[in-house]
Amino acid sequence: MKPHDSVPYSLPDIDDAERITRARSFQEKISQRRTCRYFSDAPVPREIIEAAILAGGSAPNGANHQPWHFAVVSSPDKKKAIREAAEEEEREFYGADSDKAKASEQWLDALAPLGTDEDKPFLETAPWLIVVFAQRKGGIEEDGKTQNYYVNESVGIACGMLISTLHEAGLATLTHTPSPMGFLRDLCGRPPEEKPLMIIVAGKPAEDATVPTHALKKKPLTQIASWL
Ligand code: IYR
Repeated sequence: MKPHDSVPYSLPDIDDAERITRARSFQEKISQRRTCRYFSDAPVPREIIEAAILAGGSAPNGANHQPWHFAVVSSPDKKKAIREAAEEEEREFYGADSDKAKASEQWLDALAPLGTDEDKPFLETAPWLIVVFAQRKGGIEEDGKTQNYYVNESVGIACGMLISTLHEAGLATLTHTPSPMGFLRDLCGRPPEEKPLMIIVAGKPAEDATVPTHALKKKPLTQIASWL
């Protein structure tokens, strides 16, 4: 390896039995996460959102450029504006106002077991919307020019860690991806080199919240892994 500045790195010295216990315990917890579409309007402390964003911001990423920005929306007016713009796109996607949906029949068929449609009340009900932006350029200094690398991969991992933290904190989440979502850049006042990637909706689940049974079907290990 070429010479570079470095500091020591170590992890707690536990035995393998303890490692297995911890891995299984975390797996059990994180496997309880569900995508929730019914939120309570009960307030949620900002500290939880801050901790989750800091967890996401520690994700592995290309050249440590940390190519992400999280625009956190809680103002009722801003949430309303996001809902209205998102629903306008979704009406076209689902073909709500015409007989020609933008989405293919195949895509709509795939979504049928989830019961999604153009109504997105959760964008106003939930206390927090975290609008995630991917920075195509900027580097660690965010100069708007330096090339970033593996941007989608990096921001995707960050979102996973952020969502895991919110789940650990006992909050429900929903990754919402209105399509197209360029309007989020304007609504959040972000620069042109940033691409909106998703909205992470966070809050307490509504008392009568449900999840589609389809979402409970998880592929077994034998299907999702091969050992070479
Ligand atoms: N953006 C739409 C459609 C949608 C697409 C996929 I793939 C999903 O897993 C869920 C929804 C919507 O939010 O309704």
